[in-house]
Amino acid sequence: MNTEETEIMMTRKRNTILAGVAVLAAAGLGAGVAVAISSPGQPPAPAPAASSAASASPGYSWYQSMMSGRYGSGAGTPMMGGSSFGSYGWMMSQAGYRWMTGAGAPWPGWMTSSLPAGMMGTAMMGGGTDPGKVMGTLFANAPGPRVTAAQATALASQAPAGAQVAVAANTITFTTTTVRLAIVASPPGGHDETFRVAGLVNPDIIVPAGARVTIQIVNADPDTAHGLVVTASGATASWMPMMTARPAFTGSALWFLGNPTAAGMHAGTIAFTAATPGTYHYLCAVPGHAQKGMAGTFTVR
Ligand SMILES: [Cu+2]
Repeated sequence: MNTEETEIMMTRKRNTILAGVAVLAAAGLGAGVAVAISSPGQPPAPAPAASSAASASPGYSWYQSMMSGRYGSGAGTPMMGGSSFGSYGWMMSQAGYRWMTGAGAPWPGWMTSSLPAGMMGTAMMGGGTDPGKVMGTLFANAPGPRVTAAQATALASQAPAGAQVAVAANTITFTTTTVRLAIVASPPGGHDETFRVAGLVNPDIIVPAGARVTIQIVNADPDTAHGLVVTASGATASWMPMMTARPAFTGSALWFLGNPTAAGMHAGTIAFTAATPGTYHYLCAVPGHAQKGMAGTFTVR
């Protein structure tokens, strides 16, 4: 293979990796947008002023510009090596956007069951690329609510209203039927790939059965995407919770948020009813993060 051919091959490989990430990432955007539209409650008090909820339209506009900025106008480029995913041109269409983002569902339908074979395949696994860093960069300018760094710091240390915070036991216990809290991903001054809640690192969170739970999630990591999913036990062992972790309750997933920018830190909100008693986990779904310890226990009793 001559140099030119090698360059072409390397470019193709890189594009394939990025395309795989982008599809996964687009789903995360959809989840965020859907949450913003459907969230019935207010953010946890005292919620910082955030920009208004993104509508589906700005989401699509942003998606289009992000994708064209990344991949140019290469209509017809095979995606993920699988013909079933059609072409780049189709991905850019409203139909492609809706398919990838679940058409406004709380999360993309394909993310809650088995993923189509080859959708991510080796794209996310190989090449030595850190998916969290790639996703964080791609989604840094995504629409949606933001908070300032100072607000994120305050949220990370603030004790939730009505909760009992036990520092030694590393637990936060709610006895109220309305549960509001903020969870900050990888804030400054702590270890990477951890959650901060009421000043605690990855605390056990305990809520009564039937509680209406509203969680504001902030990505305070300067260079890596993070998200939060409340899921059944066991998923923390997975390298790729996006593929293996199902939300335990309707609405209990925000797959990830992009990197902060000068506009602030991304702050998404999820709301769900903790209907069934049991022991669950909250974890970051970005590949590798839950395995590195970005997870905690979520108990409904
Ligand atoms: Cu993470």
